[in-house]
Amino acid sequence: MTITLDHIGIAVNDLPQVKKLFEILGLKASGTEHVADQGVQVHFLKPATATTNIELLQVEDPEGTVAKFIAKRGPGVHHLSFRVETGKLDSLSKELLQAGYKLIYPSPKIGAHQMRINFIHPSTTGGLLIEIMEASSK
Ligand code: CMX
Ligand code: CO
Repeated sequence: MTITLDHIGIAVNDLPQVKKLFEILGLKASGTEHVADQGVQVHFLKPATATTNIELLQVEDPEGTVAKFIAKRGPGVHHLSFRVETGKLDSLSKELLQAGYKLIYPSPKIGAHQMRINFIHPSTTGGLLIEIMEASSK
């Protein structure tokens, strides 16, 4: 199985300020998507060479998980997202569960870019929220 660090999710309060910063650092805005299921608008920023993107999470649902995160912990790094090749997410999920890690959803949901996504609960990872995902098969 190959795994890549696809993106780092950042919960933002002041989107223009953070976006401008990353643009000065040389990243390019590569798309915005409304992800109703997650209560957010996501803004992707791409570095010129590295494969790891920045995903800015702008709250749309004031009752959603990102709004709750900002209220409790303030804006900042929210999750790391690892991507596996299509067809590998279910076996990876099974292996994680067998090893005692807690997944947030009983089965993957569809997130931004039509990816199948799940998360490893921060209570079992030493305090990190980790997203795992794969592209949906056509
Ligand atoms: N990183 C680290 N710890 C986090 C966290 C995060 N992003 N979010 C919550 N926590 C911690 C809380 O601080 C809290 O810790 P303590 O018990 O020590 O206080 C604990 O997890 C429980 O938090 P909570 O506020 O009670 O929140 P919930 O249990 O209701 O929800 C979680 C936590 C992780 C289950 C929820 O945020 C979730 O379902 N996340 C997955 C979905 C998501 O984050 N979507 C947005 C991103 C979408 C995208 O990538 O496109
Ligand atoms: Co993400």
